[in-house]
Amino acid sequence: MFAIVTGGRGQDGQLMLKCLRERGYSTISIVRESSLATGSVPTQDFQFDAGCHVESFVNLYEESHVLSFLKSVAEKVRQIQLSTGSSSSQVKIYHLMCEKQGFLSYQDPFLSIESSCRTTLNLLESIRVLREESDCCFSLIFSGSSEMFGDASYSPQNERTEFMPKSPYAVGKVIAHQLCAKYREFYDIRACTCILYNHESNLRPIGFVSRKIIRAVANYKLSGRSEVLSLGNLDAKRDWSHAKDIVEGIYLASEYENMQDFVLAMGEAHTVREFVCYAFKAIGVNLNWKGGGIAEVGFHSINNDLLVKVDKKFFRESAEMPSLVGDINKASTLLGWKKKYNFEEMIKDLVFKEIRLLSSQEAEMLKDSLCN
Ligand code: G4F
Repeated sequence: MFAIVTGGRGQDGQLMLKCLRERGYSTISIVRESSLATGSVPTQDFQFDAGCHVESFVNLYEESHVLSFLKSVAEKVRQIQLSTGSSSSQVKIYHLMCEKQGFLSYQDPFLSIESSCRTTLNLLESIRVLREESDCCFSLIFSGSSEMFGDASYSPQNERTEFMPKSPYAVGKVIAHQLCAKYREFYDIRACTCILYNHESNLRPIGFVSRKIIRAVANYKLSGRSEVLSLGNLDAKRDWSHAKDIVEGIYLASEYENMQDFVLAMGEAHTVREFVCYAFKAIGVNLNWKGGGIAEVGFHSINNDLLVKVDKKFFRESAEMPSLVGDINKASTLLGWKKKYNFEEMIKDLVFKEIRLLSSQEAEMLKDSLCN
């Protein structure tokens, strides 16, 4: 079993690779040239043996590079088939990379759109060309975003809801999604989109509100000192899931015989304020809220430590997305997708993992300072 994961260093890429390796896949992780680890190999030189995991750079923006890369993968799969007598000639491509998400995409709209559209089209075209030339069967699973629904006039959104993207990032996702659907219908290529709502893990960069909150709570637990957590709009609502559950859903979608698009979400929206409350609750702290709007603050209900405040600089004003909720009926029914974490369990898991992460970093730093 063979798989290629683009965006292999991102949250979803790392979790997808883990999920695939646990299932015995040989994987190629495609990363940016700048994030190649020492020991990574040039694309043409990799050994794609059964059970191997390699990291490589492929210029996904260049059609000829993508085609020659997939050609070499098909050839290697053929060699493995010949030498092992294996009948598996399927290669799944999980296209999870993206640049400049959400409202940040206004800073570089070309890059944001190209990173979805051009790369997806290059992959689809290469798959189409190679279908005529080799026995290798490629499938493409593209990661879409709830932001494709943008200004949707009703919730929950499902696979048939009209798209109303609000940013170049979301426009790019819509186009790439439609390309997958068209190639599936017109050429009968195995391609689909998983439309992902917010999904979180300890691999998220600190710029995301989830990681910012859990980092602050873990720091507070470990140090006992209150460093006030400054946030933007506490009333903003998101449909948050655990990223591990979402990756499991993407895997199930890729296994589904008759490829189709799926919405993957928790199916309920919560405010940023609720997220903060559950995160502090995980370490046994209840919050009392005072004031409102920009003056709202959250205190420790027992010792009165000031723990949360609002800062205007974190507001997005007109760039804020409305509250969206995913309808996961199709994924639950057709894929039998079941989530392990509800909202509170997800936050607990993230907080406890963050505490372990920070403790091990502290232990490492202490060890280093004792050695020096
Ligand atoms: O964590 P966020 O920055 O994620 P956002 O913008 O929803 O984007 C993520 O999810 C999308 C899926 O729907 C993806 F398409 C996208 O690629 C990405 O994965 O912000 C979540 C909410 C926002 O409403 C924001 O206004 O939290 C609110 N918020 C409140 N205070 C804050 C803060 N966001 C951040 N980043 N920092 C704050 O201090």
